[in-house]
Amino acid sequence: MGLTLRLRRETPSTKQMRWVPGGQFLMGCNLFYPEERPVQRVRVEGFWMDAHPVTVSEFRRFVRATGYVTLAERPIDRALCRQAGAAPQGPGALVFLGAPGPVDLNDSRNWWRFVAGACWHHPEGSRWKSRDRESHPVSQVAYADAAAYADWAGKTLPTEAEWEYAARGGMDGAIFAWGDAFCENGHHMANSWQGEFPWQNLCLDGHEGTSPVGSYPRNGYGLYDMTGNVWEWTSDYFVGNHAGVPVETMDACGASPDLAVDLPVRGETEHLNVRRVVKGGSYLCAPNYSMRCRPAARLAHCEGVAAGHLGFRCIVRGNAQRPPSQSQQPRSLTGPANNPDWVTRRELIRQNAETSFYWTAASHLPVLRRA
Ligand SMILES: [Ca+2]
Repeated sequence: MGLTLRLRRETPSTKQMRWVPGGQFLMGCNLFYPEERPVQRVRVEGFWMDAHPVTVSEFRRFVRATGYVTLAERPIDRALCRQAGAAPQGPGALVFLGAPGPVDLNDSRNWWRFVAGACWHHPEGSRWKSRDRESHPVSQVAYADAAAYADWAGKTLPTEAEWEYAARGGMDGAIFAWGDAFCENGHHMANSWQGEFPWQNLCLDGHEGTSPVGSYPRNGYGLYDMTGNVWEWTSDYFVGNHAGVPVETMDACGASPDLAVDLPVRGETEHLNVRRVVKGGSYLCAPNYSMRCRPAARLAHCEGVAAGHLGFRCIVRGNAQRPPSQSQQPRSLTGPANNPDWVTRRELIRQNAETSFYWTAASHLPVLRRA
Protein backbone atom coordinates (compact mmCIF):
# COMPACT_ATOMS: atom_id res chain seq x y z
CA MET A 1 0.00 0.00 0.00
CA GLY A 2 1.26 3.44 -0.82
CA LEU A 3 2.06 5.80 1.99
CA THR A 4 -0.02 8.68 0.69
CA LEU A 5 -3.76 8.49 1.12
CA ARG A 6 -6.13 10.83 -0.63
CA LEU A 7 -9.13 10.34 1.58
CA ARG A 8 -9.01 13.74 3.20
CA ARG A 9 -12.17 15.05 4.72
CA GLU A 10 -13.24 18.28 3.11
CA THR A 11 -13.50 20.14 6.38
CA PRO A 12 -11.35 19.14 9.32
CA SER A 13 -13.18 19.02 12.61
CA THR A 14 -11.81 21.23 15.36
CA LYS A 15 -13.78 19.29 17.92
CA GLN A 16 -11.39 18.08 20.59
CA MET A 17 -8.89 20.74 19.45
CA ARG A 18 -7.72 23.92 21.16
CA TRP A 19 -6.91 27.28 19.62
CA VAL A 20 -3.30 28.27 20.19
CA PRO A 21 -2.94 32.02 19.62
CA GLY A 22 0.09 33.09 17.64
CA GLY A 23 2.98 34.94 19.19
CA GLN A 24 6.66 35.02 19.94
CA PHE A 25 8.45 32.79 22.41
CA LEU A 26 11.86 31.66 23.57
CA MET A 27 12.51 28.34 21.85
CA GLY A 28 15.05 25.94 23.30
CA CYS A 29 16.87 25.81 26.61
CA ASN A 30 20.51 26.38 27.52
CA LEU A 31 20.39 24.44 30.81
CA PHE A 32 20.24 20.84 29.69
CA TYR A 33 21.29 19.10 26.49
CA PRO A 34 23.33 20.50 23.58
CA GLU A 35 20.66 19.79 20.98
CA GLU A 36 18.32 22.28 22.72
CA ARG A 37 20.71 25.20 22.33
CA PRO A 38 20.93 28.07 21.66
CA VAL A 39 17.72 29.67 22.89
CA GLN A 40 16.13 31.66 20.08
CA ARG A 41 13.17 34.00 19.87
CA VAL A 42 10.71 32.52 17.40
CA ARG A 43 7.31 33.62 16.15
CA VAL A 44 4.50 31.30 15.14
CA GLU A 45 1.05 32.02 13.75
CA GLY A 46 -2.08 30.85 15.52
CA PHE A 47 -3.36 27.33 14.89
CA TRP A 48 -5.67 24.65 16.23
CA MET A 49 -4.07 21.71 18.00
CA ASP A 50 -5.45 18.39 19.16
CA ALA A 51 -6.19 18.67 22.87
CA HIS A 52 -4.42 15.37 23.47
CA PRO A 53 -2.32 12.88 21.53
CA VAL A 54 -4.20 10.80 18.97
CA THR A 55 -5.62 7.84 20.89
CA VAL A 56 -5.81 4.17 20.02
CA SER A 57 -9.56 4.61 19.56
CA GLU A 58 -9.11 7.51 17.13
CA PHE A 59 -6.45 5.67 15.17
CA ARG A 60 -8.75 2.65 14.97
CA ARG A 61 -11.42 4.78 13.28
CA PHE A 62 -8.85 5.88 10.72
CA VAL A 63 -7.77 2.31 9.98
CA ARG A 64 -11.37 1.10 9.68
CA ALA A 65 -12.21 3.94 7.29
CA THR A 66 -9.19 3.52 5.05
CA GLY A 67 -7.80 0.03 5.46
CA TYR A 68 -4.45 1.59 6.18
CA VAL A 69 -1.64 -0.76 7.20
CA THR A 70 1.10 0.74 9.35
CA LEU A 71 4.77 0.18 8.67
CA ALA A 72 5.12 -2.04 11.72
CA GLU A 73 2.49 -4.38 10.25
CA ARG A 74 3.99 -4.68 6.79
CA PRO A 75 6.06 -7.67 5.72
CA ILE A 76 9.78 -7.28 6.07
CA ASP A 77 11.93 -7.60 2.99
CA ARG A 78 14.87 -9.57 4.29
CA ALA A 79 16.92 -8.42 1.34
CA LEU A 80 16.75 -4.88 2.69
CA CYS A 81 17.96 -5.74 6.16
CA ARG A 82 21.37 -4.36 6.95
CA GLN A 83 22.37 -7.59 8.61
CA ALA A 84 20.76 -10.54 6.91
CA GLY A 85 21.34 -12.77 9.93
CA ALA A 86 19.59 -10.30 12.21
CA ALA A 87 16.41 -10.10 10.17
CA PRO A 88 13.38 -10.93 12.30
CA GLN A 89 10.91 -13.54 11.21
CA GLY A 90 7.98 -11.19 10.85
CA PRO A 91 6.65 -7.66 11.13
CA GLY A 92 6.97 -5.91 14.44
CA ALA A 93 8.29 -2.89 16.28
CA LEU A 94 10.43 -1.77 19.19
CA VAL A 95 9.10 -2.67 22.62
CA PHE A 96 10.42 -1.53 25.98
CA LEU A 97 11.08 -4.62 28.07
CA GLY A 98 12.96 -3.09 30.97
CA ALA A 99 15.80 -4.84 32.74
CA PRO A 100 16.07 -7.03 35.85
CA GLY A 101 18.60 -4.69 37.44
CA PRO A 102 21.07 -1.89 36.71
CA VAL A 103 22.55 -2.11 33.23
CA ASP A 104 24.85 -0.11 30.97
CA LEU A 105 22.81 3.00 30.11
CA ASN A 106 24.88 3.57 26.99
CA ASP A 107 23.42 0.51 25.30
CA SER A 108 19.68 0.80 24.76
CA ARG A 109 19.55 -2.79 23.58
CA ASN A 110 19.51 -3.61 27.30
CA TRP A 111 15.86 -2.53 27.42
CA TRP A 112 14.54 -2.13 23.85
CA ARG A 113 13.79 -5.18 21.72
CA PHE A 114 12.33 -5.69 18.27
CA VAL A 115 9.23 -7.78 19.01
CA ALA A 116 7.44 -9.57 16.21
CA GLY A 117 3.75 -8.74 16.16
CA ALA A 118 4.12 -5.45 18.01
CA CYS A 119 2.05 -2.75 16.34
CA TRP A 120 -0.45 0.00 17.18
CA HIS A 121 -3.15 -2.43 18.35
CA HIS A 122 -0.70 -4.68 20.18
CA PRO A 123 1.98 -2.23 21.38
CA GLU A 124 3.90 -4.89 23.32
CA GLY A 125 3.19 -7.74 20.96
CA SER A 126 1.05 -10.44 22.46
CA ARG A 127 1.38 -9.13 26.02
CA TRP A 128 -1.42 -6.60 25.73
CA LYS A 129 -4.58 -6.09 23.77
CA SER A 130 -5.34 -2.64 22.50
CA ARG A 131 -8.92 -2.65 23.80
CA ASP A 132 -7.41 -2.47 27.26
CA ARG A 133 -6.41 1.07 26.50
CA GLU A 134 -8.56 2.70 23.86
CA SER A 135 -8.06 6.08 25.50
CA HIS A 136 -4.29 5.80 25.66
CA PRO A 137 -2.13 7.52 23.03
CA VAL A 138 -1.59 5.39 19.98
CA SER A 139 2.03 4.28 19.70
CA GLN A 140 4.08 2.07 17.38
CA VAL A 141 3.42 4.50 14.55
CA ALA A 142 6.18 5.51 12.15
CA TYR A 143 6.29 9.01 10.71
CA ALA A 144 4.50 7.98 7.54
CA ASP A 145 1.69 6.47 9.61
CA ALA A 146 1.22 9.69 11.55
CA ALA A 147 1.30 11.74 8.35
CA ALA A 148 -1.28 9.43 6.73
CA TYR A 149 -3.65 9.85 9.68
CA ALA A 150 -3.22 13.62 9.59
CA ASP A 151 -3.93 13.69 5.87
CA TRP A 152 -7.08 11.62 6.33
CA ALA A 153 -8.29 13.91 9.11
CA GLY A 154 -7.68 17.04 7.02
CA LYS A 155 -5.00 18.10 9.47
CA THR A 156 -1.22 18.18 9.49
CA LEU A 157 1.65 17.45 11.83
CA PRO A 158 3.08 20.43 13.72
CA THR A 159 6.49 21.89 13.14
CA GLU A 160 8.82 21.75 16.11
CA ALA A 161 8.33 25.47 16.76
CA GLU A 162 4.54 25.12 16.71
CA TRP A 163 4.71 22.11 19.00
CA GLU A 164 7.05 23.75 21.53
CA TYR A 165 5.12 27.02 21.54
CA ALA A 166 1.91 25.12 22.24
CA ALA A 167 3.55 22.97 24.91
CA ARG A 168 4.66 26.02 26.84
CA GLY A 169 1.06 27.14 27.22
CA GLY A 170 2.09 30.77 27.45
CA MET A 171 4.74 30.20 30.15
CA ASP A 172 7.60 31.61 28.12
CA GLY A 173 11.00 30.50 29.38
CA ALA A 174 9.72 28.06 32.01
CA ILE A 175 11.48 24.72 32.37
CA PHE A 176 8.33 22.62 32.39
CA ALA A 177 4.95 23.07 30.75
CA TRP A 178 3.54 24.25 34.09
CA GLY A 179 6.46 26.15 35.65
CA ASP A 180 9.93 25.57 37.02
CA ALA A 181 9.21 22.89 39.64
CA PHE A 182 8.81 19.29 38.57
CA CYS A 183 5.87 18.70 40.90
CA GLU A 184 3.27 21.27 41.89
CA ASN A 185 1.81 21.06 45.39
CA GLY A 186 2.93 17.46 45.62
CA HIS A 187 1.24 16.40 42.41
CA HIS A 188 2.94 14.87 39.43
CA MET A 189 2.08 16.95 36.38
CA ALA A 190 2.99 14.43 33.67
CA ASN A 191 3.55 10.72 33.18
CA SER A 192 7.29 10.09 33.52
CA TRP A 193 9.47 7.52 35.29
CA GLN A 194 10.34 7.71 38.98
CA GLY A 195 13.18 5.53 40.16
CA GLU A 196 16.22 4.04 38.50
CA PHE A 197 15.78 3.49 34.80
CA PRO A 198 15.36 0.94 33.27
CA TRP A 199 14.70 -1.49 36.09
CA GLN A 200 13.00 0.32 38.99
CA ASN A 201 9.70 1.95 38.08
CA LEU A 202 8.28 3.32 41.33
CA CYS A 203 5.11 4.59 39.63
CA LEU A 204 4.76 7.53 42.02
CA ASP A 205 2.75 9.26 39.29
CA GLY A 206 0.27 6.40 39.17
CA HIS A 207 1.17 4.90 35.81
CA GLU A 208 3.73 2.28 34.88
CA GLY A 209 3.32 2.54 31.12
CA THR A 210 1.31 4.92 28.97
CA SER A 211 -1.69 6.56 30.64
CA PRO A 212 -5.15 7.53 29.39
CA VAL A 213 -4.95 10.95 27.75
CA GLY A 214 -6.02 13.73 30.06
CA SER A 215 -4.85 11.98 33.24
CA TYR A 216 -2.71 14.98 34.19
CA PRO A 217 -3.49 18.71 34.30
CA ARG A 218 -3.80 20.63 31.05
CA ASN A 219 -1.45 23.46 30.25
CA GLY A 220 -2.22 27.15 29.69
CA TYR A 221 -3.69 26.49 26.25
CA GLY A 222 -5.91 23.66 27.46
CA LEU A 223 -3.65 20.95 26.02
CA TYR A 224 -3.12 17.63 27.78
CA ASP A 225 -0.06 15.37 27.83
CA MET A 226 2.19 17.74 25.92
CA THR A 227 5.07 16.33 27.95
CA GLY A 228 5.39 12.80 29.25
CA ASN A 229 3.25 9.81 28.29
CA VAL A 230 4.54 9.48 24.68
CA TRP A 231 6.99 11.36 22.51
CA GLU A 232 5.31 13.08 19.56
CA TRP A 233 6.39 13.38 15.94
CA THR A 234 6.94 16.80 14.39
CA SER A 235 7.38 17.54 10.70
CA ASP A 236 10.87 19.02 11.13
CA TYR A 237 13.94 17.15 10.01
CA PHE A 238 16.63 16.88 12.66
CA VAL A 239 19.72 18.68 11.42
CA GLY A 240 21.52 19.58 14.64
CA ASN A 241 21.00 22.12 17.38
CA HIS A 242 18.92 25.28 16.96
CA ALA A 243 21.82 26.97 15.21
CA GLY A 244 22.00 24.14 12.69
CA VAL A 245 25.26 22.87 14.14
CA PRO A 246 25.49 19.08 14.15
CA VAL A 247 25.41 17.60 17.64
CA GLU A 248 25.75 14.09 18.92
CA THR A 249 22.46 12.98 20.36
CA MET A 250 20.65 9.74 20.86
CA ASP A 251 17.43 8.95 19.12
CA ALA A 252 14.24 8.45 21.09
CA CYS A 253 15.15 4.80 21.68
CA GLY A 254 18.55 5.53 23.16
CA ALA A 255 22.04 6.18 21.90
CA SER A 256 21.65 3.78 19.17
CA PRO A 257 23.59 3.53 15.99
CA ASP A 258 24.14 -0.08 17.01
CA LEU A 259 20.45 -0.63 17.66
CA ALA A 260 19.60 0.79 14.26
CA VAL A 261 21.90 -1.72 12.64
CA ASP A 262 19.82 -4.49 14.13
CA LEU A 263 16.55 -3.10 12.83
CA PRO A 264 14.97 -4.25 9.61
CA VAL A 265 14.71 -1.59 6.94
CA ARG A 266 11.29 -1.75 5.39
CA GLY A 267 9.72 0.10 2.55
CA GLU A 268 11.89 2.99 1.52
CA THR A 269 15.42 2.24 2.57
CA GLU A 270 16.14 5.82 3.51
CA HIS A 271 13.81 5.64 6.48
CA LEU A 272 16.56 4.62 8.83
CA ASN A 273 18.73 7.50 7.73
CA VAL A 274 16.12 10.28 7.71
CA ARG A 275 15.45 11.58 11.18
CA ARG A 276 12.68 13.88 12.36
CA VAL A 277 12.44 15.88 15.56
CA VAL A 278 10.33 14.28 18.27
CA LYS A 279 9.18 16.25 21.29
CA GLY A 280 7.83 16.02 24.81
CA GLY A 281 9.48 13.02 26.41
CA SER A 282 7.60 9.96 27.55
CA TYR A 283 6.72 7.69 30.45
CA LEU A 284 10.28 6.37 30.14
CA CYS A 285 11.98 9.67 30.97
CA ALA A 286 13.79 9.10 34.26
CA PRO A 287 16.01 11.35 36.32
CA ASN A 288 19.02 9.05 35.96
CA TYR A 289 18.66 8.71 32.20
CA SER A 290 16.71 11.32 30.25
CA MET A 291 15.40 14.60 31.67
CA ARG A 292 13.21 15.32 28.72
CA CYS A 293 9.64 15.78 29.92
CA ARG A 294 10.06 19.44 29.02
CA PRO A 295 8.81 21.63 26.15
CA ALA A 296 12.36 22.43 25.00
CA ALA A 297 13.51 18.81 24.98
CA ARG A 298 14.03 17.30 21.56
CA LEU A 299 15.47 14.17 20.06
CA ALA A 300 15.98 12.79 16.60
CA HIS A 301 14.11 9.69 15.55
CA CYS A 302 14.32 7.65 12.37
CA GLU A 303 11.20 8.06 10.23
CA GLY A 304 10.64 4.37 9.72
CA VAL A 305 11.13 3.15 13.29
CA ALA A 306 7.98 2.63 15.34
CA ALA A 307 8.33 2.39 19.11
CA GLY A 308 6.07 1.90 22.09
CA HIS A 309 6.71 5.34 23.57
CA LEU A 310 6.19 7.41 20.42
CA GLY A 311 2.89 8.84 19.15
CA PHE A 312 1.66 12.10 17.68
CA ARG A 313 -1.00 14.79 17.56
CA CYS A 314 -2.20 17.05 14.74
CA ILE A 315 -2.81 20.72 14.09
CA VAL A 316 -4.92 22.77 11.68
CA ARG A 317 -3.45 25.97 10.28
CA GLY A 318 -5.17 28.61 8.22
CA ASN A 319 -7.87 31.13 8.79
CA ALA A 320 -9.61 29.42 11.66
CA GLN A 321 -10.74 31.94 14.22
CA ARG A 322 -10.34 31.63 17.92
CA PRO A 323 -13.72 30.69 19.38
CA PRO A 324 -15.35 33.16 21.79
CA SER A 325 -15.72 30.42 24.38
CA GLN A 326 -12.01 29.86 24.59
CA SER A 327 -11.10 32.90 26.56
CA GLN A 328 -8.18 31.78 28.68
CA GLN A 329 -5.17 34.01 28.52
CA PRO A 330 -1.69 32.54 28.35
CA ARG A 331 0.11 32.75 31.62
CA SER A 332 3.56 34.24 31.79
CA LEU A 333 6.38 34.08 34.27
CA THR A 334 8.42 36.97 35.41
CA GLY A 335 11.73 36.70 33.61
CA PRO A 336 15.19 36.62 35.10
CA ALA A 337 15.83 40.31 34.48
CA ASN A 338 13.52 41.36 37.29
CA ASN A 339 13.15 38.24 39.38
CA PRO A 340 16.22 37.29 41.47
CA ASP A 341 14.57 34.07 42.65
CA TRP A 342 14.37 32.89 39.07
CA VAL A 343 18.11 33.21 38.63
CA THR A 344 18.79 31.52 41.95
CA ARG A 345 16.63 28.54 41.21
CA ARG A 346 18.14 28.00 37.79
CA GLU A 347 21.66 28.32 39.13
CA LEU A 348 20.89 25.67 41.74
CA ILE A 349 19.50 23.40 39.09
CA ARG A 350 22.57 23.87 36.95
CA GLN A 351 24.83 22.95 39.83
CA ASN A 352 22.95 19.79 40.73
CA ALA A 353 23.95 16.41 39.44
CA GLU A 354 21.67 15.18 36.68
CA THR A 355 20.30 12.32 38.76
CA SER A 356 19.07 14.63 41.47
CA PHE A 357 17.53 17.29 39.29
CA TYR A 358 13.93 16.27 39.26
CA TRP A 359 13.87 15.73 42.95
CA THR A 360 15.57 18.89 44.00
CA ALA A 361 13.31 20.85 41.70
CA ALA A 362 10.44 19.33 43.66
CA SER A 363 11.68 20.43 47.04
CA HIS A 364 9.10 18.49 49.01
CA LEU A 365 10.44 15.21 47.71
CA PRO A 366 13.61 13.44 48.84
CA VAL A 367 16.72 13.71 46.76
CA LEU A 368 17.27 10.56 44.76
CA ARG A 369 20.84 9.72 43.96
CA ARG A 370 22.37 6.79 42.26
CA ALA A 371 24.15 4.32 44.54
CA1 LIG B 1 4.85 6.90 35.10
